[in-house]
Amino acid sequence: EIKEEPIPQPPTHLFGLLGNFPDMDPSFPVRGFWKLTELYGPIYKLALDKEQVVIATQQYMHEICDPDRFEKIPPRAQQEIRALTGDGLFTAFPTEQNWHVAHRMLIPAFGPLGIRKMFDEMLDITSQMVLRWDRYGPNHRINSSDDFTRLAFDTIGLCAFGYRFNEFYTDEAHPFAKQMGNVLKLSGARSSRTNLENRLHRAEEQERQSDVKKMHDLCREVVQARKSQPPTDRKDLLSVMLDSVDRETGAGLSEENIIYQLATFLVAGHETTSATLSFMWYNLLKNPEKFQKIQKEVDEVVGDRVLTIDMLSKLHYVDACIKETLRLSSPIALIDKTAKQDTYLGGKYFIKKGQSVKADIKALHHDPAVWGDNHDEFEPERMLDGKFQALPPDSWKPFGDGVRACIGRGFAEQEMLINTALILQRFQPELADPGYVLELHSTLTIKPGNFFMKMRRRPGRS
Ligand code: MNH
Repeated sequence: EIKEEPIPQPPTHLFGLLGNFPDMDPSFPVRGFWKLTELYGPIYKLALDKEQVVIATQQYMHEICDPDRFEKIPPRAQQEIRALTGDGLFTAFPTEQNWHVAHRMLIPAFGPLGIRKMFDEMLDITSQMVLRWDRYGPNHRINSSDDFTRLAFDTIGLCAFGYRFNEFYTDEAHPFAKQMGNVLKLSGARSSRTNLENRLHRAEEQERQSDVKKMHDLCREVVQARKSQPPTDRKDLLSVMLDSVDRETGAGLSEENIIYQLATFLVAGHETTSATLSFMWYNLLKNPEKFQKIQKEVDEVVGDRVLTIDMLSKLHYVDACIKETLRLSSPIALIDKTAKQDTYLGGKYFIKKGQSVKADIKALHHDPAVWGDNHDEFEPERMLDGKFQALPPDSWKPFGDGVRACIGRGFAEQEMLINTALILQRFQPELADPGYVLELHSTLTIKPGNFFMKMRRRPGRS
């Protein structure tokens, strides 16, 4: 027997004509959701271009992560990015055949064995970063977001498709990186406007399409260069996509789709990883006792030896710092799910088939029922040992959920472990501005703004 209740809704504006649009902040859309969650959570609905339900606790998250009741359908903001990434993994609709084919093909390549093979190339890029930082000397203000973005970009290019963007050899970012920033920004703007309004922004749209074309051209060059090469035994994500067929359908991936996948890896993988690294250093430098613990672990496991892959699995505290950073400072702010059938949340709130429900990840990651009273604190210890495994289901979701969860998680985790170990091995990092107060910037992800560090070489470390 269900006793239905209405989902709470903040008052709409101008007699309902403007819905809840005035509650949103177009320059930082997530901030609007954060504020409304505080006032109206843990479940509420908004009148935006459609009706939008938002949830904010582990209890509701667990319900919308039930694959029988909900699925991912790319929300508006992701649909706009399809100009660049088409039916690539991240922006594909669940009904698109290429998602299923590419998913089955790429799961092993992104799995533990596939990632292991990328160790040397990940180390190569991180070594370039560390060398550059060393040459800057201890007084140089390092723009963390910029350099971690270079790192993530170069790492994907090299490991996934054997291409060197060489971001650490130039002062200016590679044109591809700039084009991507532009496309993401303009796509975000499009997603917060009506179709009619978008038709009025013609020049902007031409600029976006022209950047997209340049990026596709570069991806096509990479694919064609590989195709025209004599066969080698290099196995990377590109060779998997070019050379294999789907075991279920026998289908291969078209060149068009492979180009979408290359763009997808860069879009989905570079800002997320770089934002996480910046946030982690912010958290560590603001919590000196945690910093001492992570430094001690790297000293014990790695010391002044050359980092090897077998050391990575012993870096438990580094791993916990990454996980806790992803909890406290998740670069992805919202996860979107759509009801596959009429259903109820909490046994009383009616959700119609096709209704989209957004999870406020920040609120989820602060749910006191899961994280306790000190949910605001950076406490890597809660991610150690068996504690992480014992968390309630769907309480920690920085990588999304289910079949549409991040396929690059192992890739990102290995890259971040290597990078953090090498930084700690050589440097004593400091805040460039000791009084720095966290500033947030928002694009596709959330990341620290104007966050500068200084790197002093540790005594005795070469
Ligand atoms: Mn990643 C999907 C977070 C690194 C490639 N990623 C997702 C989603 C989240 C996410 C959240 C689900 C989005 C949604 O539900 O709409 N990703 C991260 C984070 C990091 C990250 C927090 C780093 C930290 N991701 C990476 C890297 C790559 C990558 C690195 C590639 C090399 N991610 C993907 C792809 C998808 C995805 C591809 C889409 C998977 C699918 O839907 O099949």
